[in-house]
Amino acid sequence: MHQSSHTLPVGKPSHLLTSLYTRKEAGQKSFAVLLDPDKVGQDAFKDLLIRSVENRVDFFFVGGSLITSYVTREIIGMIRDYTPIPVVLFPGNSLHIEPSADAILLLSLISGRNPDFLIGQHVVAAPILRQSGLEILSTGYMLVDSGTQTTVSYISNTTPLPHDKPGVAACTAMAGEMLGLKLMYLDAGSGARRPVSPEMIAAVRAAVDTPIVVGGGINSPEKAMAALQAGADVIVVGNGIEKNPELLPEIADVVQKANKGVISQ
Ligand code: 1GP
Repeated sequence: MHQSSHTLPVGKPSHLLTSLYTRKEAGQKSFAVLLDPDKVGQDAFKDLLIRSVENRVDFFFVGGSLITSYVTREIIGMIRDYTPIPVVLFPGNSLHIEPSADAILLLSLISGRNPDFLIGQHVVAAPILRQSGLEILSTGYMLVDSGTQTTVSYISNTTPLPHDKPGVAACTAMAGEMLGLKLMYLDAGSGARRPVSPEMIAAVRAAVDTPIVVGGGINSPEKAMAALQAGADVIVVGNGIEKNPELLPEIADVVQKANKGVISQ
């Protein structure tokens, strides 16, 4: 459960990060549902929250590259009212910091060469983050080409990693880990036509010891299964569930089967 922690000092224990590493060591997979504050509608949202608890969703990721309204706090409030599921901010920029969440993915966009998203936004955000009480999850964020330009690639003004170059992704992740990043996030972009390939996930898995988060275009149980089998520790699903709420239990089922060893990696 979320604890009111806005006044806690810098040395706050890293609960979620520790849990992600423990789960990774144990071969346990996690399921994160991405909530885009711009797309959340009231009634359907309450229903989604209740179903997320029933289906043992592990995390809510809240964010997007473009957020056009002040609803993030309200959304987190509703999550608190209906679920005990941890809330992780997935920010598009330093304007998207909301201290009522549990943690924030502090994304360094290591697939790109735009200094603003590698370190610039972080400098602006650092003093606010330090006061926020949010757990900081330092993340090597890798955008992967999905066939069409995604919002995040356009907004960040960066070129994504080529879809068919797992070796480049592996070296990028390796460098990110050497720089001290604690998680790697392979993202084909929201609504991507093709998700990150199993070959690329496997190459990154072989290259680093950090937990690996994979998202973008996972809109079927088969794609979820492929990502988990290739070595993803956390799969993130947003668009697919917005379009088809029945996908939530289907993906949850795949994650639970993987965790029971029904699906081998
Ligand atoms: C995008 O990884 C997330 O940044 C999730 O993507 O909305 O396509 O599931 P989808």
